[in-house]
Amino acid sequence: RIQAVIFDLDGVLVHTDRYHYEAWQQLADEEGISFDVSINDRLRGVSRMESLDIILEKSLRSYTKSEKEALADRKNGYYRELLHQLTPSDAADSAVSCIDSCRRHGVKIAIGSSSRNTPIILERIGLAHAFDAIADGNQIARSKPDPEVFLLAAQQLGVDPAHCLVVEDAEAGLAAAERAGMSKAAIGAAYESPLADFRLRSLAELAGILFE
Ligand code: B16
Ligand code: MG
Repeated sequence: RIQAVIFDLDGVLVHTDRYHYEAWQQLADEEGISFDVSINDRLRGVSRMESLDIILEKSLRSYTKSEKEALADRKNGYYRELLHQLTPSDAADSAVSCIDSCRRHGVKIAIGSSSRNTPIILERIGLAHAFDAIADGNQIARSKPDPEVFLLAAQQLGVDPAHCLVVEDAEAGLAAAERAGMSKAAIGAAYESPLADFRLRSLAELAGILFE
């Protein structure tokens, strides 16, 4: 039986994935590097520096470590600027009702995100105090597809990984959940993934998996 749900953040509870895309696009344009939606999909769930390495695969020149750090900081600056627009109405459709129904049924809830911006995003969408545990990019050494962030969330919750369900929009995130030994629900960009145990068109469909 599922005792806890671990939600990915970007692309699941809030559509900051659009802002990541916009910020990387701006950086790529400034650097004259080609970038598109299919490259962007490979960045889902992947850390900031690893995302930059994927983008730089298309670069005609090479960058030193300190140049790369400057590029990553620049992108994060553009991204943080976009985050200012976020308000509680930007939480994904059904996110709040889905969280409430987990609570009512005694199912624990956590965040498992690669993002170092998790605290500010949760604050802006009004969900900073909604979760029993928050595991994010500030607390881990290896990002998805490594299982570290999800195992940390389960540990904080005190729930066996086998009783956790992860909700993800990223292939890398589903792979991480698989390696953590957790059940996997795919939504959004990961909807068609072969790694999914369940497919959700919206968070509203989660209740059907958990409480029936
Ligand atoms: P930051 P998630 C991930 O969040 C994003 O999907 C990924 O695109 C981003 O590069 C990563 O966070 C790091 O984010 O630059 O804010 O630290 O989907 O795991 O919630
Ligand atoms: Mg995501």
